[in-house]
Amino acid sequence: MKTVYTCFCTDVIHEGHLNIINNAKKYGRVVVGALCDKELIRFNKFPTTTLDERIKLYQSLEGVDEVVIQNSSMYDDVIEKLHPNYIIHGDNWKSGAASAIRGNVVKKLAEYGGEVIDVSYTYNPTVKKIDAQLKEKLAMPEYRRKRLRQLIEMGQIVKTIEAHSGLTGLIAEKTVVEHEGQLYQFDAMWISSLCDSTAKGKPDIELVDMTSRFRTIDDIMEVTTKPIIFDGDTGGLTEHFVYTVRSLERMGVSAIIIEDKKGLKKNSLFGTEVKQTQATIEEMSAKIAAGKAAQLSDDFMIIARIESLILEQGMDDALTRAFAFVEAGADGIMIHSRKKNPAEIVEFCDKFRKKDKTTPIVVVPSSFNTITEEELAAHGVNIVIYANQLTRSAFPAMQQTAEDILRYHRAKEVDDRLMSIKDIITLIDEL
Ligand code: SPV
Ligand code: MG
Repeated sequence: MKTVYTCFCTDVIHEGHLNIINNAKKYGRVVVGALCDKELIRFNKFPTTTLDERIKLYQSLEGVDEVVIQNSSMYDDVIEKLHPNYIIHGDNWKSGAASAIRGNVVKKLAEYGGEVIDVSYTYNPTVKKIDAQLKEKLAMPEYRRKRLRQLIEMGQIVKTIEAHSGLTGLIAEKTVVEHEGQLYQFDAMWISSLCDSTAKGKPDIELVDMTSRFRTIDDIMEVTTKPIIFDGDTGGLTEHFVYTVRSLERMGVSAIIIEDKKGLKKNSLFGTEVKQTQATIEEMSAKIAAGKAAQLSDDFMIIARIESLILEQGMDDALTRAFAFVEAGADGIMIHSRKKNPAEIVEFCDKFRKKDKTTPIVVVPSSFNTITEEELAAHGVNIVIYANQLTRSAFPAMQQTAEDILRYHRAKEVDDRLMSIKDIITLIDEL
């Protein structure tokens, strides 16, 4: 009896899955793989049921002979263990990023004469509706909010990219690349004060008010499902901060990062070139504690950002503050630097981790951009934020186009570097 294997990554069974099983039955014994939580979460198919519940669901399907757990989205573990004669899948994995998975499966099966069977992908109004409903569910505040903690607990570095609009949100949500046989995508989004302000033509000095910043979050939330980390600047007055915490929680934001500065806030990357005042440990600790006391859910995180290295107050000051802020209730520490060399960030992380093995560390490698995610993770970093690169790449491209249209008195000369009209009008899916 031959073995036919298929992998399910779903909480809900629809006719597409049943079609796969019915086709699989023709070739032999049907084994279904339940993709483990870790891989589902990594690929933004956050489960809304437990692995056990998914296994039971798949076992209950007529025609399924066995259910196993699949631990690798590239299928390596199940192929090695099961040696299936066939792996069956909807033919939608022939294109896009999933084609890397198919390529790996074809190669691995070919080593012992196994084969891939592609069945016509079922995509009708019912399936489309189920897909949309699942996505909507993931976008719900109670699901989205807890996802940052889930990602941190999984132990891999949480890759976060800036978003300041629906469009940049979609880039953060949908960009997937295949590189050397692996798929990569961002895990979370950062609502940068710098980019949110810049997009509105305003300086990054807490001038864009909270109502406007919440509007940005809402635009992004409407078209995405990934968790959101909000750049809360100084957090404002403690009396106001507690309301901000409640609002963000209610919206489904996962975390706010507040920096230990007071008075007129300027962007950290100015460093000591402009006047910036650091809050005392007591002032910042009181704000953190008030925020934690106001918070209603267990999921929401208040992360304390330390500006001591930016303001050249030294490593000891940075570390003293970090331990004090954790003591005050901070759920994580962000350490910032404007040096090109990552040495002081690495030193901070190593010294912090000597005493504190668990509190998440966040870094924003805008200046110290030579260090890799892997190296940061080796020094105990949990979240890496690419805070402004989307804005910084878009602006020069737009400016160049505007200049060239002026220069040539027409748009023909810029056409080669533009997205096609067909692509722009079909970029955003309609319901
Ligand atoms: C932001 O993105 O707004 C930040 C990070 O706060 S930084 O610009 O480096 O200060
Ligand atoms: Mg900021």
